[in-house]
Amino acid sequence: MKDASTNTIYLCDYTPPAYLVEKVDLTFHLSPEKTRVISRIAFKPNPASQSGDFFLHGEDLTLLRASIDGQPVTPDVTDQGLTCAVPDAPFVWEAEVHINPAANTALEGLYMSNGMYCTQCEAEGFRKITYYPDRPDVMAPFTVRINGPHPVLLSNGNPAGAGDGWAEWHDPWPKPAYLFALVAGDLVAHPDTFTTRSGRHVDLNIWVRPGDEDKCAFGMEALKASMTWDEQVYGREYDLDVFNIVAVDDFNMGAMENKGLNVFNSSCVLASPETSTDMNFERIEAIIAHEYFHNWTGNRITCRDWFQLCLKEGLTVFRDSQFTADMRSAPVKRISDVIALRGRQFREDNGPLAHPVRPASFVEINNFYTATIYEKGAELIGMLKRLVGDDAYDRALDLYFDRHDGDAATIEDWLTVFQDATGRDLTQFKRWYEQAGTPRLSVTEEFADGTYTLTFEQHTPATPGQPDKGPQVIPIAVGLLNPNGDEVVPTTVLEMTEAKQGFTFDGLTARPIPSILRDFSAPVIVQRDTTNAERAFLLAHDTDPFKKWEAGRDLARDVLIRMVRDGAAPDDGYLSAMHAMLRDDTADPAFRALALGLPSQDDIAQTLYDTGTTPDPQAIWDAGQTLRQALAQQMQDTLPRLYAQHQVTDLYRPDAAQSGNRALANAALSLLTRLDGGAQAQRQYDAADNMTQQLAAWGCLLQAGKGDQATAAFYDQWRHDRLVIDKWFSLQVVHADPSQAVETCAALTDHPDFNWKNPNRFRATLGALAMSPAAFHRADGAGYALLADWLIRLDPLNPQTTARMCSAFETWSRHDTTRQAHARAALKRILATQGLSRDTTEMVGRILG
Ligand code: 0A1
Ligand code: ZN
Repeated sequence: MKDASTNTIYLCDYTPPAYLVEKVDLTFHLSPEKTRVISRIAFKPNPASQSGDFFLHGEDLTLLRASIDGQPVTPDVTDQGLTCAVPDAPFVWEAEVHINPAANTALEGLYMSNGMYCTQCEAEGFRKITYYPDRPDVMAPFTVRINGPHPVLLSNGNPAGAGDGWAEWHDPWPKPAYLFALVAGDLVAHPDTFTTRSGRHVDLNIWVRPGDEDKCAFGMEALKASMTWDEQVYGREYDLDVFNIVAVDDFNMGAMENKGLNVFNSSCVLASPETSTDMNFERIEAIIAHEYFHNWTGNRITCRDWFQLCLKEGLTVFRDSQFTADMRSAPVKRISDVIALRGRQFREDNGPLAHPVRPASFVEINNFYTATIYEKGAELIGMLKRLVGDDAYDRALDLYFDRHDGDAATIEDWLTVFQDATGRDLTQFKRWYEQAGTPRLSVTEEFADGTYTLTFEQHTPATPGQPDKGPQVIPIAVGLLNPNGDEVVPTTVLEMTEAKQGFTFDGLTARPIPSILRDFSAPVIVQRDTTNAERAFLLAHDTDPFKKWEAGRDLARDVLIRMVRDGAAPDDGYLSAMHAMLRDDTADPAFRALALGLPSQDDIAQTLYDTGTTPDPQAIWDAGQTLRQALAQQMQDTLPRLYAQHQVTDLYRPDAAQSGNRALANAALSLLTRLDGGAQAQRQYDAADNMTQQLAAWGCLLQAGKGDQATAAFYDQWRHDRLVIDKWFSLQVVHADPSQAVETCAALTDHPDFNWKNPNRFRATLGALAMSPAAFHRADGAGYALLADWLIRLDPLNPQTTARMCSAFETWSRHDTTRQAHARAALKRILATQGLSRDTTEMVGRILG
């Protein structure tokens, strides 16, 4: 168990490892409570190191014996690892330890899930398997022998032999220990093959529990598409004879890119039309791609230390976004990514958990798998690409792969590659990696004698530990429209480098309407005085799909703010602009479905807070309901037609076209339910033959307060399917009236199927409460108290999942004093818990500030 006393680790303290590893041989004798692990590790002194101290990480291990070059030794062992006197020359270390996978509820190291053995070693889990220099800059080839009575015994690399009760694996590619994996159990394969462009034959398998075989086909297609795409777009080929994916039910995150043996949370790989929604399919495709792409960006080139996490994660998210854009609709993907970025990363940047894309310090690295590292990290790559251009980006990436293959690299290495490939000085750009916070970009404009000037001023608010920020390089993609709606200046990237900077456009016959930050060209907040008439104009005429969507979003935000703050009625201009947008049959249905969505309740709360009003979560929820009701009434003649027109009658396919039609029809159904009391939703529920339709209909019924019958029917139909039952838990909380959601959630925790030790079920139930602002931030503090109760209970078993879920509290200080007092009390209660983990202690400490 990690204790809370461990100190902060600093990037500036990095020193190279004292010893390097030439090769690793591991032998496992599997047994639930006493697995024996024998390690034989060839070490050599690192000429680049100043210190000769030999230290191996190790936690929760029972050391049985150790030897150096065959001679028994007695190391000094602590609860963090061991030290030992060693020769100043290459030597072979051998050790034997016992570990207890059955008692490992933290799901880090070697653990058990439904009788199957599974590992999770990122970031620092390998030290719970054996003594080792568990740091990413120590890379070595591994040979692994697994002894156990299980039909399937898997590890990284290529198969090197198997017999009754044993299997051997050899991974020729040097890798850090965090990419080690072992899986053993009674699993069945969904097999396939792939031939790489240079002719390598690769056996592909998705391994699942018996009964899940019919949910693998989609994942396999996504894997093959990813392999082809990485060859075609990045010139990257797969490098082993096998690629295995395993689905596991108990997993703290989405999936893990272990070399040649990706381990997936079963919710992120298993899919069938009957049990998965269109959104599930798209997410699964993206995660399969993400993990596969890590083979080059993460595995072949890894990170020198955990401060460089964005080196692999930002780049790999960027690559998986490109993949999804190519496979589906690029504008829809971009808009969805921006919604997610603003919802999670901007929120993080605005609160007590703000940190740079490359942090300078941490206490527990597991707390830094954040939206900032991943999603903002990806935005930085997008900005680089926009600044240097597509061809230069391709050249820089080729150089990166050539120069750093086999390395544990840094952000400096990454930026140097771009500098060398393009001749561009990236000193200022590096600030994006070092400064936390979302820059505010204010805009003023002038027009005289045919010349239009846009003047931008940038300012990044203070974040924890960073009071002052320097100006950043901001690529601002701008287009200009004339008052008739024609584009007079096509998209142009303005490169802002100063705190305040003006850009002029000549030869214009009339004052133009600017379209600023097209395609969301930088992760900034644009602040500009504008009118709703201009927003409606851009919604109708902008040629940039992101800006067109954004115009509708800005309109809705403005309307909602005035409703909450001033008690205004729903704005007619907004209602008719939306109605016109919805009836435009030339527009992509998926785009229209997105455009019909309202800004999140969190977005409205933050906007109110930024403009000096204390947000009331219940009032924000009420305003959203009123506005949706007004939209439904405004569109009452259109909705039935729209709903009918976008019904999909072909055989179910989770592709972009069908998903877009279902998204629009279901958006229409949600509004229609406000008019017909749920009659159409009930018909759809009864007729549904796929989960997208069934879940959408049930959600509408729940919202209308007519869901009881469907709730019971849904449970009876799906009680045997754990992933669908996660949805059953989640949706009841998400769609409960905020005044009742805490009670609904609490009642569900008493349900016999509420297995709180399973992270998916815990997140489905308690995470759903945390995602419902009016319920979670209920004025009497009941939402905070319920979550705190459960986090306190979960922490001793699973610190990682507990700590991650603490971020539900990150906006606590923007509320009124009553809510603040309740939230503070809940957080202090968590912090006061005896033996609280290092993970949760760090998170709650940072949130309290
Ligand atoms: N590297 C994985 C995510 C991951 C990170 C940490 C984990 O355990 C603490 C597990 C998975 C990815 O980016 O997909
Ligand atoms: Zn990743």
